[in-house]
Amino acid sequence: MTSAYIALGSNLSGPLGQLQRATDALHELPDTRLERISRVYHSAAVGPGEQPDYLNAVVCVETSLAALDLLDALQAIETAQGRVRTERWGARTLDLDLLLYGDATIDCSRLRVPHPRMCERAFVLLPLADIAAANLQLPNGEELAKLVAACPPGDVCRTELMLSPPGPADRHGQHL
Ligand code: ROI
Repeated sequence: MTSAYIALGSNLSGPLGQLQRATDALHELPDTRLERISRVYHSAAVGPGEQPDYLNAVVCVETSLAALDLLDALQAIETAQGRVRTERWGARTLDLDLLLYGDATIDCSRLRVPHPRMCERAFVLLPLADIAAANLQLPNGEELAKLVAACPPGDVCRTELMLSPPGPADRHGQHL
């Protein structure tokens, strides 16, 4: 089994519901256990052009799926939730990015892991820090905690919203 970290983002068609449905779908993946879920974060869209604000979160799964099979599964969830790939930095119903796959480095035409832009993105680093060890080593060799400390304050806002997997507990409490 490999620990994989996945970033979730949405800024269209009810972002909180999109993130919750994606979490539910990740919970249902074969050979995969959903281990931890960050708080939901709110931020202005990073990148060119005007688009709605985003909600973001990060989850950790334990999986025996190969990295490319996990990528296929993530893309199938994006497609099922209406993701249309038009412009590169455009608004989206759901974005699922494979950030880390154990300590593997992968560089092939379909997949780069660790995610090449994760160290620059507060909307990824802050939720990741909710659920990963503070001494987690990132691709550039820096510690997650130091990168988080260097994030401009106020860019990304930690909300009171929580995602939860389907199960006996209600949606207000984390029950992993
Ligand atoms: N901006 C924010 N705040 N959150 C995202 O998830 C996000 N995703 C993207 C781009 C367009 C880079 N901007 C984003 O893909």
